[in-house]
Amino acid sequence: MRTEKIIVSSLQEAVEELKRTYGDNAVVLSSRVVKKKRWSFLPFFKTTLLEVTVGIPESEGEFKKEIEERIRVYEEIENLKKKLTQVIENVRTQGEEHQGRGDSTEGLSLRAQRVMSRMVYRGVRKEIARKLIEEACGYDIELGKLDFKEDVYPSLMESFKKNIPIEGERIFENTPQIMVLIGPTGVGKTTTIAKLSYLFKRAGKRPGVITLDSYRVGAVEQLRAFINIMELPFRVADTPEEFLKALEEMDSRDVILVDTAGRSQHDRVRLNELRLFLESAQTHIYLTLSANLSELVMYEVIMQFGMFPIKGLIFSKLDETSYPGNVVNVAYRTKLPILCFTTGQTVPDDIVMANYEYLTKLMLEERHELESAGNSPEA
Ligand SMILES: Nc1nc2c(ncn2[C@@H]2O[C@H](COP(=O)(O)OP(=O)(O)OP(=O)(O)O)[C@@H](O)[C@H]2O)c(=O)[nH]1
Ligand SMILES: [Mg+2]
Repeated sequence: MRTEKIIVSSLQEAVEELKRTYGDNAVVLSSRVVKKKRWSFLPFFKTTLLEVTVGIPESEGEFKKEIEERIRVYEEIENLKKKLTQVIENVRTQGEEHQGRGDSTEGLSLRAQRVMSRMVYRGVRKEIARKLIEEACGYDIELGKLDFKEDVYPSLMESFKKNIPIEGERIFENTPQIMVLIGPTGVGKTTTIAKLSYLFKRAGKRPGVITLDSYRVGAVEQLRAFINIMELPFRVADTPEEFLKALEEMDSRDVILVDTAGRSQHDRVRLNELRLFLESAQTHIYLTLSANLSELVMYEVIMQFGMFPIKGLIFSKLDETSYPGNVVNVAYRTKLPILCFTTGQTVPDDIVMANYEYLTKLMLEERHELESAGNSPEA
């Protein structure tokens, strides 16, 4: 597919122009607002126009192939959405039960009951806490109750291993070539990109960073500063073509981390705009969720960002919540693997690649005891 740029005053005009000039198969790839002088005798009078990038298929066959591939991705996405709608429905109805008085600790040993209360106190839903604990337990004939198979900690960790997928440090071995962080505004994507770049470098990989966020003043400079300190290559891309070019330039890097501008999950226009970038290359997309969001909002975000094939989750700002049980609920229900947690503003220190030890401690221990389970870059 070849691309061309046209300047128009509205998207509607672009679509009409496209049909007229190139026929039915041409598509709008991206658009951006530009300021242009309209009358040369009024040099300071600029008007706002749209620069639209259009894709024109070279041949009928290529167009068909592209459409088929898009349909396949959309079908995959539709399936995830269906699954999530069901999950949201369940959470809503179970939310009411959750407040109810039903004795969900029935048949559990005293210590299992204590652990369950602790998990529920930290925000794990009763029914999920019960399932996780049941899987960590066996029937104790003497007690006549379900009790942990071994000590509490290893038993619970085994249950997490069975029920909550984690990617964590495995990413340093099976490194994807292009890793993109998407998510709502201000959740910590840019900061996390800087932290991850450091960890990739420390693991002996050669990372590079591209940002697609040139909208927000200071966003580029903030990231550039981090990346420069680490002496890593850094590019800014404003259009899908510039993105492809930057990817080509960084072809020799082991991993390319791509930062994107935050988007509200309700802003379909900007989400679609991002899709134009990400559909142009084979990317591994990670959704960043702030751990202090409510569980339902997390599902809503996953659902709306579900227009992208999400590979895994990053939970940021764990330091800002006292109820990390949300993280367990969401990972348990969606089965999307957790890549990492971020635990503060400091780059590169405040990040923990997800691991079962940390997850278990998150449920069982006090906040200050968690440090030992992390993988602080200083460790
Ligand atoms: N407490 C805490 N703050 C964090 C964490 N990660 C990032 N922040 C802060 O959150 C704010 C936003 O971080 P950014 O990395 O700019 O977030 P972003 O998702 O890139 O934001 P946009 O690009 O505007 O969507 C900054 O003040 C960060 O220092 C974290 O793990 N804990
Ligand atoms: Mg950012």
